[in-house]
Amino acid sequence: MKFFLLLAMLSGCAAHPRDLSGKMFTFPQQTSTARVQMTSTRDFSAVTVCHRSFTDIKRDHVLFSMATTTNANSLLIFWDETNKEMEPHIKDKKSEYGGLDYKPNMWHSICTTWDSTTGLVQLWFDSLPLIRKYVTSGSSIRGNTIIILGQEQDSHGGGFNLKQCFVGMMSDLHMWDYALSGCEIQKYMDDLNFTPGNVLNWSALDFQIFDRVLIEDKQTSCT
Ligand SMILES: *[C@@H]1O[C@H](CO)[C@@H](O)[C@H](O)[C@H]1NC(C)=O
Ligand SMILES: [Ca+2]
Repeated sequence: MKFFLLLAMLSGCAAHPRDLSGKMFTFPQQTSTARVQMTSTRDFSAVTVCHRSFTDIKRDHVLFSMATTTNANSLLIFWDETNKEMEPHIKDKKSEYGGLDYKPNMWHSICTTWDSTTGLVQLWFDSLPLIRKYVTSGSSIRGNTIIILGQEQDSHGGGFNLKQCFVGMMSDLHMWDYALSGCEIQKYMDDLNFTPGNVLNWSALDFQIFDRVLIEDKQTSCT
């Protein structure tokens, strides 16, 4: 009995990257606990994160939340329902992208790049490159990062809020420790052969699920 428990604990700790090609995470209910959690110990002097999401929620919600011990919003992608804006936050500094056609009940592909040298952030929304904006420059994102889908961190790995959680489906998460070229992002958007993330790779993802999050086949159209 003890032996099996030990085995279970060991396998729980060990890194088991999983190939999620053709899959999606389903977040089926509003909770302040359900989430997918990943970690990284890299320093990011630049970063790109891409994901696809599908939802019908009509309130603020998180799409991607990365926290360090010093910055709870070290990289946060957040939908602000009041102002109808997609808001990338870098190191607790917010940028705002309005005028998006963020329709419910369809997949949206979103990529965000940031570079600490220029301090510029750029959001790509469904193949559309939006304007490059200054957000923060001069220092990298440093330290142990906790990356979460489904919940928004107000502290390192915690501080979740029911009213900011994500309900719906997410897929094709990739993250790079550099700013991807426009052409590479276009390839991601078109689901063509792009360079997978060197930090988070959907084809070899190391993650932990807490509470009710399902891994399901991504629906494809019938032929
Ligand atoms: C991503 O994962 C796939 C499948 O394991 C692997 O072939 C590929 O080399 C990985 N890419 C990167 C950049 O790590
Ligand atoms: Ca919050």
